[in-house]
Amino acid sequence: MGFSTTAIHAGNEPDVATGAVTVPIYQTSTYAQEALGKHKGYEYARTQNPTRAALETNIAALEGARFGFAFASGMSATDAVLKLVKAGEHVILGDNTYGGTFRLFSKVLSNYGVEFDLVDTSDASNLEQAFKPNTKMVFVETPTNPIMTVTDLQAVSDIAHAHGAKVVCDNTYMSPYLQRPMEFGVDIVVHSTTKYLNGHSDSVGGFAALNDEKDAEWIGFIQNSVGAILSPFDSFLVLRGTKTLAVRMEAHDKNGRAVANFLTEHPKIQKVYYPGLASHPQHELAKRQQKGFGGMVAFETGSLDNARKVLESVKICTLGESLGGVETLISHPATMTHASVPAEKRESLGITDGLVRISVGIEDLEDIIEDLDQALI
Ligand code: P1T
Repeated sequence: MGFSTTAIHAGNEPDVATGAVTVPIYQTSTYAQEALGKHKGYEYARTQNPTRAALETNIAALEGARFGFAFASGMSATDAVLKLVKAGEHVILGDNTYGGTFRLFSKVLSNYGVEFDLVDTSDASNLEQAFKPNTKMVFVETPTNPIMTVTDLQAVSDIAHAHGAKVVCDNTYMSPYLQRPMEFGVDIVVHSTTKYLNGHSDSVGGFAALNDEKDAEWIGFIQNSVGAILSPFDSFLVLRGTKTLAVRMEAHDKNGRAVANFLTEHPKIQKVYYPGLASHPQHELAKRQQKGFGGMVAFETGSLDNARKVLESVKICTLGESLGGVETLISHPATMTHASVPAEKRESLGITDGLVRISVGIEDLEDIIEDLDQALI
């Protein structure tokens, strides 16, 4: 079955009670039981909810996974997956991730005995020496937020598996339409559904997709025990969002490529980070591993003042955190999404005070370019 057919039909069975074509929002906290222990498979809505179950079936299918779990945010999905790691065990973390992911490791998980090391996984040969006898997981984003570094998922999976470690890929930047990490050996895919999967900047959510039955049992157990579940209404919104994922991603990809080319040629811009550019160090890998390059672009303006001028002069692009919605969002990683990364680490990665990030939306391309052009004078 093709991607869009799966996106529109997986999990979206007509409602058994009424025939409703769209999965209803089952806004209930509990379910009536006929007798003690006799019920329809639904007991309490933290544990099971039909709207959430439909979304879980849907996104798992899009990622090519057997199991899927929807969470209250991308961070709670990542946190649940990290509960596969115990105190005294070690994780290799890509050195550039969303700032909140770094903060979860450095400020939270480290308090519970989870060890981690940062590694530039864009060069898979860096990985081998980072393994320790207690390494249980390799956690990467590709492309990374915001520097757009690409990691070879097949190479990383092969190395990690040879060391008995699992590979987790945060696929938020690409969505399953542009990249399916499990096809390259990745064990677990996480998402912030807040971004492309929902696509309309009106819901916060997260997802974990995986194939291993034992790990899925544990993540389901964590989902129920901790309770960071996605609400029925948010599940409905994301389920609606994924139906148009393919057409939205095609439009983001087309506009993203054009904006990256425009910025590359602009005299005020010193550097553009976008894997679709032939000058990107992992351009060939991105072409192999991804179905497109997407709508995320970062660029170097040279100083905080220059960045501020662009960020405060745009009229159609909206200054704000987040990404992946239909509207173009523009942001300043150093003070916004990556403020929790130490300044020296930010500098070494290229997250300078002059770096600006754009989540290119699906407005008319000429309007986005015209807006950036007038802001860059
Ligand atoms: O915001 P939340 O739904 O909890 O998702 C966290 C998250 C996880 N992974 C990646 C790659 C992300 O980009 C994010 C959230 N990112 C932003 C809010 C941002 O503006 O980059």
